[in-house]
Amino acid sequence: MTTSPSAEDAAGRIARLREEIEEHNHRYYVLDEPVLSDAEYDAMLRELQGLEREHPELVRPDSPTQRVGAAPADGFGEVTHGQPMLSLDNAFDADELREFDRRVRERLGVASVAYVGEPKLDGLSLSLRYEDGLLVQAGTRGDGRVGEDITGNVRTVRSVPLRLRGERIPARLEVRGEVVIRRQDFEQLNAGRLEQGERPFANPRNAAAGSLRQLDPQIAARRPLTLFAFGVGECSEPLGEMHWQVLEQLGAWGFRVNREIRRLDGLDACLAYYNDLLGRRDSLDYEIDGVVFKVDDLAQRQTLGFTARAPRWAIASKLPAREATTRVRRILPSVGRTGAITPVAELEPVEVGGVTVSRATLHNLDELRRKDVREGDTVMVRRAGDVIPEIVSVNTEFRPVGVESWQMPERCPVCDSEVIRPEGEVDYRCIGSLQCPAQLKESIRHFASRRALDIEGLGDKVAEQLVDTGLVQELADVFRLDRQRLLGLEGFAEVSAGNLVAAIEARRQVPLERLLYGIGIPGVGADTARLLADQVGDMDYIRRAPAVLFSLIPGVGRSMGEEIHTFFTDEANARGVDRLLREIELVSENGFSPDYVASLTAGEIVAALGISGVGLGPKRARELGSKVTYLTDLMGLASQRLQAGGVDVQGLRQQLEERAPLFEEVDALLIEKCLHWATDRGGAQIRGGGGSSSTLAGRSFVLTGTLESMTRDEAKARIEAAGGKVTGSVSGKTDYVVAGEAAGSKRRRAEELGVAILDEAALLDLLREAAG
Ligand code: 9MJ
Repeated sequence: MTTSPSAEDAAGRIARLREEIEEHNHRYYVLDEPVLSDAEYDAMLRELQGLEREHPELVRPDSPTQRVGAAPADGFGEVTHGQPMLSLDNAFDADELREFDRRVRERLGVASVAYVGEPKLDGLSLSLRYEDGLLVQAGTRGDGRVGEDITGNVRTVRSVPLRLRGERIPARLEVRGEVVIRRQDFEQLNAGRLEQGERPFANPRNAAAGSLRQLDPQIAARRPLTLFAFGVGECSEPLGEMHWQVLEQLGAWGFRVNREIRRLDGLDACLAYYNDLLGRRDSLDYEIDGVVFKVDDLAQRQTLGFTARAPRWAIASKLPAREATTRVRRILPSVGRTGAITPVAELEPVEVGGVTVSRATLHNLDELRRKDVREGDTVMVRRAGDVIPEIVSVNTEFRPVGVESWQMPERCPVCDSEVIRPEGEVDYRCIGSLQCPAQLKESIRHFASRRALDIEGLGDKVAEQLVDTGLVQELADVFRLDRQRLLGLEGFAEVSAGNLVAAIEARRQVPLERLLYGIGIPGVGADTARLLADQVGDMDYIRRAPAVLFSLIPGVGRSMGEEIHTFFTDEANARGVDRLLREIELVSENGFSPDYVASLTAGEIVAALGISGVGLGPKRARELGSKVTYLTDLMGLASQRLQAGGVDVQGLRQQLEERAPLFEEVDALLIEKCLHWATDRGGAQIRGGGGSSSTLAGRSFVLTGTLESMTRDEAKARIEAAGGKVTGSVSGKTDYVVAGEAAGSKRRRAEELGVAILDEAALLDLLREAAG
């Protein structure tokens, strides 16, 4: 039994865990130098959560557990900034920057000024209030004087110190900074949303600002937000003579300060810095919309003072806009690989940030309606990074009279199939599947793409020709192409036709993960395909596996599991896959990985199936998982034992009950998996979800209550025949208590001790496994 540590021990352990976790947060989220694995970090956080649950009096607002997201609010309160949050005047070209420098020098009466140059991040500006080093409030800029109180959301941002590190901590301090989502994080965030069938965010700025404006901090907690500190507002003590020193001090207190920030001596250095950043704009990790120049000397700043809205000591040099105004010629429905119909605006060509843009995506019908884009409209288009340009807004002043809003066609513009909107989805879809030439073309292109089969020479144009000429009517047809047929296509000669045929032949042997990605299961990207290949590994089994199997794979989850299952049970898909499999040979299959599933503990399964917030961290889950064979057994585990491990028993029981039917399905699956290995894989050593061995050798059983299909003596004989032993009383050494009808005190004793309880069916399964 775990003994509960005394409050004194707990306080010490809690303090050490907090320090270690925050140290890790700082290394990971501020310094970009992680040292711990995710699992180690998670284990520490879980341990801390457990201890704090046992000792609620020891919970502090700066504990890392307090980041995870407080309860939703009804609305935001107000914060009054100690010092106003200023906006910046803009310089739109080099001349305006020169003019700014001239004014500054004149007012100061000096020949040259030292500046600090900072990338101007495009996110949401915040002010964080610290009292004696503790974060007490965080607010948006608002009107500069009063903003919205978003403390609950900001606490979830890991790069925001909940308590300042180091020394010289002032009694009162306002830190100013910008919250952004970094480019890489943004791409991951959107990829995840797409996989979950959610609408992607238009750009990192909207995603960051939107996340912090959510009333439910749990949402912000899941978004990869980063704070870059760039200055201070009110401060009870002076922090130095130069802005540069202030930034260094912020770094020492544990804030992330942009590494691109430079001290610049005079105007020429500023211009060079601007050009350098402009040239590297796309390779920066975050979106910037300008470069800020600030007078470094704080005494000089005092002399310069403010205009009505902005300081005279700083200016934002804007980078060339990534937005431009143009007109929508037409709106066309574009049919994608999965049949989703996207309205696309055909534009009068316009230059945006150095690239000519003539099409912009409107994402979906809801988005189009929200922005109310119509043909003939004057619109603002935006291009950010490498993504497809999009329409930001419409200037309705210039709307031609009598233009109706755009309608989604009722039939596919390409194949004339019906267009439907599946329940709960944002996209309308053509139901034509691969009968629809548009979907077929996109599918072939995807099938041949680099991360799928990687067929060189089979790109957009060739895919289009193959479909238009009828040479390819399904994916399997790609493998039936020969030189003669290709020669009949425009642009193909002996050599190019021979090359393409050779490239296709070379791919007749294909790794499972590439095939799984290539066949285009909705929502299954290359990473998911790899997980499926690694963790399940057998195409036959993937095709007939119940959806719930996929849920057991971390990173796949339930809704995607459903999608995969639906895809393979669709008759047309099944036939297409059959024909494809006849053409190819799957290589390097690792078999239906018994090691993987056997390594899953019941606790991990619980985590995979979405039981959350009950304190079942990996370490605890492993421990728990070793106590039970089947998920439903979790219900029987003793409360005391769970509580001692920091598990919220009520919460766990409730969630288990809600998911009872699902768990029964999983339990059935565990049995099926065992049978599958036993029959298909030559009877490998099989362990259930709880890690129990398939053979009963050395396992001790206690029988209690009345069994239906056999007497207790028969059961005893069968267990012993399988290598187990049967004893009369339940102890910590007992592996299983078999509880029949009207089981009484022994069952209760098993519950108290956390011994796995089997019903008759589970016993029969175990015996069958052992016999297999
Ligand atoms: C941004 N957005 O990155 C300021 N900013 O300074 C930086 N904004 C600023 N400085 C004074 N780096 C007012 C705003």
